[in-house]
Amino acid sequence: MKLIGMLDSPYVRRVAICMKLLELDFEHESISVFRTYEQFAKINPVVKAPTLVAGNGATLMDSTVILQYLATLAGPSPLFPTQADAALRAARLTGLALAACEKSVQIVYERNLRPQDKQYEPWVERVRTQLFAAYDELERELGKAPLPDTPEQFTAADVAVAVAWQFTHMMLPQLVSKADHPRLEQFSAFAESLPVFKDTPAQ
Ligand SMILES: N[C@@H](CCC(=O)N[C@@H](CS)C(=O)NCC(=O)O)C(=O)O
Repeated sequence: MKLIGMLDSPYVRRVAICMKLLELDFEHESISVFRTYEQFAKINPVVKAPTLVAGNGATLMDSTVILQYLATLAGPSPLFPTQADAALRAARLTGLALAACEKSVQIVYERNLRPQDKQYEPWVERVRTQLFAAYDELERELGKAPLPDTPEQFTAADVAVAVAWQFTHMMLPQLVSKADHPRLEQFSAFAESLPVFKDTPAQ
């Protein structure tokens, strides 16, 4: 299998970390959807990162779809809880983390891809509000029940939360207050200190 896309994408990074935690054999090709569009398009004409090239050559996209497929391939794993309460919490955390990633990406694209005179501040303000809401909700969730303090207990949702927080602070420094989200900050520091996160660096 091949995982295509740059690790500065939180979607690519979360899949790469989960593949390593699942001990799946794969090659990673660090190809950019922007700088190497044509090269990416030869693998997946839709040019979405991550793209997974499966064993039979089929290309999959969307990190959640890819992880769903990998969960089937890997079989039962603590990464994908099946007990109802744990599955519900994982789904809630994943949804919030992915919303935070999406809102961060939208701000980055607005700033970097749209000409200055075409930027529409009410839209950016709306996206910022949604981004803050996602992290406020996540902080509250971590207050209800802490995230794991050993890598063996990690779920894919925990990976998504850590990757999202790191991504937002890498791309939009100081936009989301670390002081107002101490549990997220502490969990992120722990996750980023783990070998599997260090071996899968965002930058
Ligand atoms: N929902 C998708 C989002 C993936 C996504 O938007 N990836 C970005 C890179 S961070 C991308 O492919 N951007 C190029 C584009 O959308 O044209 C997922 O979970 O994989």
